[in-house]
Amino acid sequence: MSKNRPSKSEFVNGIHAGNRLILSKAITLIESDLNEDKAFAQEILEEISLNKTNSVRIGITGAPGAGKSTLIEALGVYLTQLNKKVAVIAIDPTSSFSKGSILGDKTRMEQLANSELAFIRPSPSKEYLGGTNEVSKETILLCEAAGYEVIIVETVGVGQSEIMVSNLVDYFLLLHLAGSGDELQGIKKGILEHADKILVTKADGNNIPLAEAAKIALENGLHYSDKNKISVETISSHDIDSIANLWKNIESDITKLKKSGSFTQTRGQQDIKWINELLKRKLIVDFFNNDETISNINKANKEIGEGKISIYNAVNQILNKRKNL
Ligand SMILES: Nc1nc2c(ncn2[C@@H]2O[C@H](COP(=O)(O)OP(=O)(O)OP(=O)(O)O)[C@@H](O)[C@H]2O)c(=O)[nH]1
Ligand SMILES: [Mg+2]
Repeated sequence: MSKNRPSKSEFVNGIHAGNRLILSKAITLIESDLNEDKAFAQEILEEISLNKTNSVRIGITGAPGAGKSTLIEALGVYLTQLNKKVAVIAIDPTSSFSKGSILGDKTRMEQLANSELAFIRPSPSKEYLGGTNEVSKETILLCEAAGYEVIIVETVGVGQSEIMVSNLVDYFLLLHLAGSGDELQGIKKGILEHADKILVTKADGNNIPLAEAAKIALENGLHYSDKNKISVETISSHDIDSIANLWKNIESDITKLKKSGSFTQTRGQQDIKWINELLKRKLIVDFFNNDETISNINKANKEIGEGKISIYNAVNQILNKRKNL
């Protein structure tokens, strides 16, 4: 770790003061693979006032090209004009291979990126335990501690990342580009369970009739149980009224969630899931970092090769030996 790393109190004070550079460095510590960094990040988190219920956490997902970044730019700029502080955390599944997409997003969110009230953070997607893109709840909590009131988490609607994101946000938007034929077929079933609203994007110019038709098709296609929960709207990120209207609707939905108590309830359930997730991660890391276990695995591997023991028995033996450690 670099010598000129800020001290714990510099981190804590910097985050509370809304210093974006310090916030960024703290997120880097959280995302680090080094145990030393993770431990230091935990020390910082201990000192920070967490869980601000006056924040709104919004997840945005959709297929590549659906218009996520453009919408976030438009919504983000709109919100900063209302004097709200906006943090954008973008999970980029391509970033581990190339930086291209992140650079693309930066230019797409140029106006927002230049705002004093905005913080944009591309998160590298790590292949973590079977390919889930990792965004940490702590990243969101740190942004909130730094005074960000609207936290937007962007993820491309492929893989498991959107399910994970749905466990981190209060409100989940699914962006859908009008196609032809069966609109619902283009949406993965798993995502619908988590969506609060479907937005049919790019509803402007010649595309308006297609977008309106897609909206109706989606409304008709939604299962009865989904209909009570999910609303479908068309949107154009090029139209400020459309964006203002979207925010008005989100705010009104959030108010309803708060009144009914389900806002706090959902956050509580998410905390439990996060505790379980962290426990799992920690147990796995601890398990595989144990020298004796490593040597038992190597020994078992050899014995399996020699036909002395089955894989199933080997696993049981390794686990039993570990229990006795
Ligand atoms: N006409 C119109 N074009 C749009 C709108 N929103 C996005 N676009 C265009 O659609 C293309 C894709 O938009 P992006 O915002 O980059 O889409 P994305 O979902 O972030 O894409 P990935 O980051 O690649 O997953 C760009 O060329 C945008 O200019 C809109 O509301 N109207
Ligand atoms: Mg994008």
